[in-house]
Amino acid sequence: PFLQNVLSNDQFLRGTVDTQFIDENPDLFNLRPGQNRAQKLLHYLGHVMVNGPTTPIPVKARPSPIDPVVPSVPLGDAPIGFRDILLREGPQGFAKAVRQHPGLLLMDTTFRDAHQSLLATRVRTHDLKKISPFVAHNFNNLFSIENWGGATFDVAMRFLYECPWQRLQELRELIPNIPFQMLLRGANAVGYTNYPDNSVFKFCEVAKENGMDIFRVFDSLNYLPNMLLGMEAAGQAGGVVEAAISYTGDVADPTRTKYSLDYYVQLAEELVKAGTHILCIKDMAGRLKPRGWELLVGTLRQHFPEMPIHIHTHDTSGAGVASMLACAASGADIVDVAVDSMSGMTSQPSMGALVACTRGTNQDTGIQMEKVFDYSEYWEMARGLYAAFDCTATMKSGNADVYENEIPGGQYTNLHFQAHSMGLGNKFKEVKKAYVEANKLLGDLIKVTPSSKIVGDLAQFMVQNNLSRQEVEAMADELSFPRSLVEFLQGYIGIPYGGFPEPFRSKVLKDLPRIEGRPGASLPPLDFQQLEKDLRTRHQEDEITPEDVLSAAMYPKVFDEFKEFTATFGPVECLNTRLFLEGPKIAEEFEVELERGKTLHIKALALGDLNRAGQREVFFELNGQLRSILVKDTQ
Ligand code: 3PY
Ligand code: ZN
Repeated sequence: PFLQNVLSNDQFLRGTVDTQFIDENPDLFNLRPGQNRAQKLLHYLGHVMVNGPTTPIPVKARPSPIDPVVPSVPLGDAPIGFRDILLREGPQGFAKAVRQHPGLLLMDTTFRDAHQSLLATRVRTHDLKKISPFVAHNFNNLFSIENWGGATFDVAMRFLYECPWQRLQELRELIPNIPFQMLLRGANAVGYTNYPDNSVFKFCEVAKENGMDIFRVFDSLNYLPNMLLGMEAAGQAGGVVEAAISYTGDVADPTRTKYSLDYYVQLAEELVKAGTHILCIKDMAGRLKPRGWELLVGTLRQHFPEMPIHIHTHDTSGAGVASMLACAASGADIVDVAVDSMSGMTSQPSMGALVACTRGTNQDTGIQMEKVFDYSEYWEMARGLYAAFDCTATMKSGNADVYENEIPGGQYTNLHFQAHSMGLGNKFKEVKKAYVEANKLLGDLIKVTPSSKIVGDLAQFMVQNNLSRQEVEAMADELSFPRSLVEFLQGYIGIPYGGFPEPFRSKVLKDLPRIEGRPGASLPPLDFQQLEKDLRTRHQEDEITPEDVLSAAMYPKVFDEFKEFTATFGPVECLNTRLFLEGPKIAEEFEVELERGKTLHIKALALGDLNRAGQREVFFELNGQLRSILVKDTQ
């Protein structure tokens, strides 16, 4: 290995070696035996050819055989965008420029929420990177691109075996001119539970250093202390703070009194007072209708004339475009859209529709329709690669029943999928009804990750055990509830508006401990140095980055498994999506770019017979040389 290290050292290859060479290159002594990246990738490909995909496949559908075509991009730098204003003026100047901008601004969710809602968050960095230069060159007047946070962090490591930080770094390099936006679950950061405060602060600091610009901060109960913590963390990191009020109820319905117009205005007052740069209404279920939006956005606009207002919705009911037009007309500065072929249903409303419907009005977005067509065509083809994760395998349309059940977009798809994959497609309606009952039982909650999961878990529990709301309430002290519900009642994620449901809470908890106030405040700070040391020992690596430490802080087990996976199978993120999912066909020749200027030429030659040890030999040609890999057949 020493010789290998020397022979692959750039300085050595340039011939500029002097007596300091060894002292200046401690990496030469990194003598851990092991295979190189190419061998590991062959091992991966062989494994997939013999045993099938390494990531769970919800639907038996093959990736489309058509490779997405990337529209051409002009030579030279991408034109100036809003990020240039942000870098020049800082968050406050940026917010001012946004507010003063004459037309309607768009955030494109295609890189995050759209595929979280439609494709189980499975879109890989490979396919995001390919279209990024086109986006930088043609969509420079977007307000932002949402490309990080929410479920993407977890799924990248857990199912795609790629580093979420590397995704951020690579996209940043390709799109220097458009602000990047992430979804930060307040004190839950990018996870499902509250983290110690110092983890949230460090997370934002490193995210900003890696190129994140705008932090949409929400709390799943709109619990102000949690929101303030996330806002402070994002602000201290130097990011643009976009405090998001999660929306439920119906401000236009006089019978839904818990979350009234007044509730939203008062919460907005607190967030503005706390220094948010932008105010967001996050309608995660797509629950608001145009009339409700007019009322809500119109009122907020009057109260906060200087504040940029940003609207997020999901198109589950089918009224998304109408709703966003109503928002724009009522004074919203920015609305969220996804490119046409990744829009609609539980995703965001269509970019093309919004661009076309505002054309020539004073809300004109300034985006060229032809470019939207090209962008959409790319995604239509790229989407085909993810057929095994596409919700349209079972879901054929949106559904206006979301006005009744208030299920957030991503969760709506998940619950639909779960019901169908268990052969209980006809139970979905029952699950949705139970969701409504579970929500009432819990006192009508704001429902978004993770509070939505608590309501969903209770709903599924009710359906599985054939229990009505009245029965659950009556037997609350005897039933063995899902853990998520018990922890919620203990106060693990904060305090819901209007308090916990009683006597239900006391009946369930009995003498279990209860957390008073903000959960993070009672968690001991995370010892980052110790964690880093532990990771180095566990993964026998010198190369544990500050980013790795944060991945482990958020998802300890998932991170360990991810590192073990890549130690065996190498940088699988370099493979195209078809190869990643099903490996090559026999006789297929392809290239894998490990890094700029370092490309492997591979040909799959043959698959051997099963030997006595239950293995198969897989033959490849790698850069013209014959290689074979032994793979255990687990089929
Ligand atoms: C998330 O938290 O991932 C969401 O998308 C909430 O809407
Ligand atoms: Zn959303």
